[in-house]
Amino acid sequence: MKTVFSSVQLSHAPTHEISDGELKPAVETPDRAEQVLQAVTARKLGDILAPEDFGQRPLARVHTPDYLAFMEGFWDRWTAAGRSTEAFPFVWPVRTLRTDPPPAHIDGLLGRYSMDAGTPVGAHTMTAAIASANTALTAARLVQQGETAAFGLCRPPGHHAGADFFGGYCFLNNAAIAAEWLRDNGAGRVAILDVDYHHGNGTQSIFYDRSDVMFLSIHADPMDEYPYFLGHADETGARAGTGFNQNWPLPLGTGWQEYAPALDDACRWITVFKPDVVVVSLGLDCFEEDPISGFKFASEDFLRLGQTLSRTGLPALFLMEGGYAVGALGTNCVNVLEGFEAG
Ligand code: FKS
Ligand code: ZN
Repeated sequence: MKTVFSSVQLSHAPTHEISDGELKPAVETPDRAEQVLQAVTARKLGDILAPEDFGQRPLARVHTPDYLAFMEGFWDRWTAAGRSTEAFPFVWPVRTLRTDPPPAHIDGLLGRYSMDAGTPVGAHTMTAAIASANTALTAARLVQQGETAAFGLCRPPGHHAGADFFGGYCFLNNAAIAAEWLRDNGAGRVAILDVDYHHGNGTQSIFYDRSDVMFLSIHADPMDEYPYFLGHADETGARAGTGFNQNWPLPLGTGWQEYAPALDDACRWITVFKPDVVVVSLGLDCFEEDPISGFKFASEDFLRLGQTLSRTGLPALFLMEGGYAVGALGTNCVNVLEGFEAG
């Protein structure tokens, strides 16, 4: 299986995040990608290619023009306002407040275009996010050209980012951008299976009323885990998309035994849907040693995950999302990919 990666993705290097009520060291760090790259090389998964630049068009198929313009111009405005540290939003347009017109003040804009305070924006954040999206797109093209599977070693991740907001360490929704590009380039139907520990609220929202892109997510119950406000089992799609969104919220403490039936169920939905390709939002944070997560996967369970996916018999585009047990991240990630190939 070919891997796509660019070191430009390492230039987003947050130092801190706000979580659990305090300012903590950031967990979504460049060394995550370096560890995975090392494992891909050490285990000879296959060639490693640099992403190509797909330009603005595929990004604008998913994100709004005002959000893209805000992100592109953010650092200049931030420094013009006399700021120099990585930026945190801290006020949001919740119920009764207006999103339109967007405020002129940079702090207002940060809140308008974000969902949480855990996701700092730095000088190189958008550059890295664009490289991450191009990584997803380049891997998508490999599958479109006939590869059985490809791996986009994406970073920063994407699945929490909506059409017009960042959050959850995500800025551009790589899986959504890749899925939409695949639809625009010959795929009639695309399924997105999100196996990150956290619900992919951004991806779900982007495709919620669509029947050509099915979104399926297995994750920690949002009653007890981030992103808290989306990811329940009764979210099954709207309008034309009714029945094309499926969530499997699982309790904290879930291990492979409890996870496997949900995965089998998701694979049955995929088989009935008959997509041309399955985009896998590949989080590795279901791991038992993950520092921010509450599931109990052992490293071997990631092999089983990959094996199970291969039994759909469908081409797969793997795009990396979360996973924070950095020492085991490479092993766990390549386990999924090798499990798929051995399938
Ligand atoms: C809980 C704090 C929650 C935010 C967690 C964000 C998870 C991000 C992710 C992604 F794939 F996007 F990176 N903090 N105590 O893993 O879903
Ligand atoms: Zn996650």
